[in-house]
Amino acid sequence: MIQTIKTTPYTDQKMGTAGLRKKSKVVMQKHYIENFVQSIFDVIGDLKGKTYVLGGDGRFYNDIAIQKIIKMAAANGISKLVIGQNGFLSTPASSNIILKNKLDGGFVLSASHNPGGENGDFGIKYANQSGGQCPSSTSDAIYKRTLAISEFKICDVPDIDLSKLGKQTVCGMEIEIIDPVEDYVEMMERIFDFSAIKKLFANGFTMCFDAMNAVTGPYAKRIFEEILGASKGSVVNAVPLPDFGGLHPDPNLIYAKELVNLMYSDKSPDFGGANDGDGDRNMILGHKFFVTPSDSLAILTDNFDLIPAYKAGIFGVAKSAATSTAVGRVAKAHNIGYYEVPTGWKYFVNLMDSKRITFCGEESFGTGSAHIREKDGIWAILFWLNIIAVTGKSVEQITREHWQKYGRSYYMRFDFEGISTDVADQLMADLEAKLPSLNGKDYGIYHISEAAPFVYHDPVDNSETKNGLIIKFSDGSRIVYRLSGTGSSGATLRVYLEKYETKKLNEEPLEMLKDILAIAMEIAEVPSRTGKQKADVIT
Ligand code: VG1
Ligand code: CO
Repeated sequence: MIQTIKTTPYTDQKMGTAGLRKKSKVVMQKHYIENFVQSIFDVIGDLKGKTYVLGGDGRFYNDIAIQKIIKMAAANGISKLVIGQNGFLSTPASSNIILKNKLDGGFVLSASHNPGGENGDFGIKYANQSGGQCPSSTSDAIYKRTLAISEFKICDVPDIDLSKLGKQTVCGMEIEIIDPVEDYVEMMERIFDFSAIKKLFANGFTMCFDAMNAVTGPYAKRIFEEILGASKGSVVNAVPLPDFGGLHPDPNLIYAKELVNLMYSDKSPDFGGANDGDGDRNMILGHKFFVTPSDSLAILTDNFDLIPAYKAGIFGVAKSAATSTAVGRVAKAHNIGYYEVPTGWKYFVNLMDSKRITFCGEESFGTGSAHIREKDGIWAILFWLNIIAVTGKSVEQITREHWQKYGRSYYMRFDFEGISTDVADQLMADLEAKLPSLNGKDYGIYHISEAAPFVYHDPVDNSETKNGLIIKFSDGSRIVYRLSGTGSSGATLRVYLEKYETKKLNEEPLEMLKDILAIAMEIAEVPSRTGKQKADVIT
């Protein structure tokens, strides 16, 4: 039954910020998935006795890829696969399953917040026994293997029925189909004060959660409506669809338009939240109010003692370098550890494993804690609901009081998409070369105090990672430049801007940042090099 099939390598299977991410049409090429998955198996080596979790966000090709992986896992001698019913598992839920059951790792089939469908994107994230995505040393070894692969193993059996819960055997390998929601709900019940949140809803609090037709619909329905008692219909776009119903499941002010319009209307619910395709990102909204992810991380950290699971104390907090420095001020006030890492959740894993941090977050709508090793969209929303339930304050009030206490980091991200890779690489290389000459320079009222590449030394494995270029000003303002590592075509330049204020707390972010934006555009010569006067996406 086991077949060994000859294949030829693809040269584009290098993992980016979060796994392999490609156009669906690319992934649909002959043996594309097979080559990549076999390369992972080859790098792992001895697969006897190993168990992995498998599932995805239900996007186009999820069903086909999952069958291939099951049959290949069996042929390669893996002992067992734990699979979400109908092939569904959110990224945070699968991390939980790895940790809870001490599995050897897992595969999440998702391109996360990228659009889905036949003309959209597909992806695979590979996690190891840490419950988080494998470190760069492993992904580098896997990439090397993809370039040399000449055959893969697969079992020649009919497709497996993934709808029936329970155990079955495929080609000598055990598979267990599980309810994708159950373990996750249990974990959330252990972390948060569900009875306080239940009371909040019982007293008439209203919310809207937009699952964006992606994987979190069933999780959100169960938790917010069925268990916590939010009124029926509080969860919208709740059925995962292969093309996300045409939505781009990226929970931000641009792509989660339906929710944003609702929250900015006079009759909005009290709370609005959204998640991305695979359920690891979150957006938080109040009535006519948006909380930036950087502020959200700072606010959650400041309120750790309101949450049952964190009451006893937290180790520390980390953020990606591109994220605003708001959480740094909170860490200082609470006298806890504070770390700045490169973009990508895998850089938080060692810090969590070594108990250096409890919370972490990224400006890209990612927040999480050491309960798992991925960011967690529903966790962030429950955290906010828990704070609201205990304090009785609104999203806006909580945020404004935070600014009063700590000052406000005005923050925005500008994405220049669809640039040719050569132009983008040259722009970054030239900018990096120019950085030393920028030190000490003045741009109007802004004085550059430091201009350097961001280099991270991992305190646990001593690895060194370079990611992005940072310009710091003497008033605490910052510009961060980096190229995206999750796109499926061309290059995206991300420019992150921040300005710290202690007095002017109620201004328009764009107004506050417009001078720094002009400086950022000028220094990197963005218009002349990319032909773009304006960013394509602003968040
Ligand atoms: C983006 C975000 C980064 C995030 C990554 C994966 O990466 O900026 O913060 O960790 O997506 O998120 P990049 O390299 O395109 O900037 V997900 O929800 O797509 O797994
Ligand atoms: Co995601």
